[in-house]
Amino acid sequence: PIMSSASRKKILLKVIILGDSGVGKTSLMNQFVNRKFSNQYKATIGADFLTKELMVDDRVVTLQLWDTAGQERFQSLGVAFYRGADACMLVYDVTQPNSFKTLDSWRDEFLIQASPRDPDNFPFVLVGNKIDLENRGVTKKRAAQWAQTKSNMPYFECSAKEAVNVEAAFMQLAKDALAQEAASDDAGASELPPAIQLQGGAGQQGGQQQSGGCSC
Ligand code: G3D
Ligand code: MG
Repeated sequence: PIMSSASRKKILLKVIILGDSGVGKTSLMNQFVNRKFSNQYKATIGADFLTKELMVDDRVVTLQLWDTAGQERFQSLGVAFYRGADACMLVYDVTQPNSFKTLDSWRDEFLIQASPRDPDNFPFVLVGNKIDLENRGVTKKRAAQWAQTKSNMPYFECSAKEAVNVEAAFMQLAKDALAQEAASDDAGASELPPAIQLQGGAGQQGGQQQSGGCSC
């Protein structure tokens, strides 16, 4: 098989998990990394990050998962937390409408602090956690609509407690981050000026390649 060595390089992706205190960020991470739901881990995690290796397509990818140590209560996580993030998981608690309302400010804060090169295509996923509970306060529809208005970010309804959709959400994030990494590598490899726009191309969908020839 023809495989350039450049495409085999080790991939490390920094993933940060944001959302109000108590929504289950630490529990989601724990479930994903250790396949456990346990309150005892809470005290020990919270320092810097946990890592987990996984296969995405046929690549070995190391996810570096950054959790907060409770500072999210003050919405001040510090620049080191955000710096160099490759992907971001936004979490709310489906039984707590307030944790849903703050998603906009978490997303805005992320975009300000991390200032990614291409904010519109930055890999986010939205997680509605605690779907095992009865007292739901935010509908699936409402959350999905919000996600759609934010560059159509993927939305997962999860339970860290019962291990529902947790792996799927992190997998999606890893895939999207890897794809974005590849796209920006390509962009970085050739710092050419943008392709010349043909006149009359204004009606085209944004960013689509012109396919040669002329429509007149
Ligand atoms: P945080 O890291 O976002 O602050 P935690 O949130 O992971 O510390 O979780 C906060 C509380 O929610 C914990 O309960 C935890 O056990 C609970 N929790 C997390 N995920 C789920 C879930 O999917 N379902 C249910 N039912 N509970 C969950 P305590 O009681 O320790 O505050
Ligand atoms: Mg926590």
